[in-house]
Amino acid sequence: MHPMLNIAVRAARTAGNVIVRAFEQADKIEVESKGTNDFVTNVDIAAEQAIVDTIRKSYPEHSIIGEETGVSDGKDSDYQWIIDPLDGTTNFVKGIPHFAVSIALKVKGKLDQAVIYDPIRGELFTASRGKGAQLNGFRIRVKQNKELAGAVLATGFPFKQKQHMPAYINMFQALFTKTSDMRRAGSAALDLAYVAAGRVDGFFEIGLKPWDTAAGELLVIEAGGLVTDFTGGHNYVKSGNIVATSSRLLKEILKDIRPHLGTALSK
Ligand code: 2AM
Ligand code: CA
Ligand code: CA
Ligand code: CA
Repeated sequence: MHPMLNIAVRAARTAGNVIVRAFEQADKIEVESKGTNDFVTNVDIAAEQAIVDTIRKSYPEHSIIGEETGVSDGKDSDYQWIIDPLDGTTNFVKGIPHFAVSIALKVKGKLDQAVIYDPIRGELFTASRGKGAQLNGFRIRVKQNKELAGAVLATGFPFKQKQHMPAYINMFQALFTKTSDMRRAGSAALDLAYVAAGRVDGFFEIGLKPWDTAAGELLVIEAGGLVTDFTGGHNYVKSGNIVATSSRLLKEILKDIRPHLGTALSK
């Protein structure tokens, strides 16, 4: 295993322990609001601290971006860590055991290492650039479906940007009528990991942040899939409007998304 992936795994497991311990004593979870429908808990922050501490110990000169601490330094490094200490906070707060730790490393702007860890199931998804993607050490691959018939797609609702609800509903309807079913499980990181593992055939969501998608993006690509914005381009890093699936299904999914893009919601 790449030494930096090894550190990422150690950090993810440490954070996972913090999260599971807290999940089992729900009365100690302190929920705070960051804005409408946006929550953070003392556990998100403790988990992020544990990850940052682990990375810093080995790589004090690297730069780190975390959801809860923002850019935690102004260092101009070739190495940039992008972390979401707890993806699926709403599930965590409600006692739904479906959430993950997400850690990605970019080297000179390119995704290089990725970990998504589901601490409840003990599932560790990893990827290294050019080396494929693994679940608990076993190779995983994106399902190479040719058509939407029979497919199950994961998605997320635009909880924060409710102005996008009409466009989203239209996309949802267009896709839902053609697929077997949809899943809204509440963790974008796990949705992407599940695409990589072939558990779902694709995933789309509006307005995600870099820490929601960085690790999952490398996992999907290394598992033989594609990640694009809503027009097939690379703008998702900015817009957070993301599709992840096999190359064949991508064309089909974009066909049903494109007609519903407009001025409010574009690529
Ligand atoms: P989070 O739990 O780390 O915040 C679910 O649609 C995905 O969107 C999750 O990955 C979740 O990440 C993210 N998300 C960001 N802001 C959210 C919010 N206010 N409510 C629910 N999910 C949010
Ligand atoms: Ca959050
Ligand atoms: Ca997140
Ligand atoms: Ca989070």
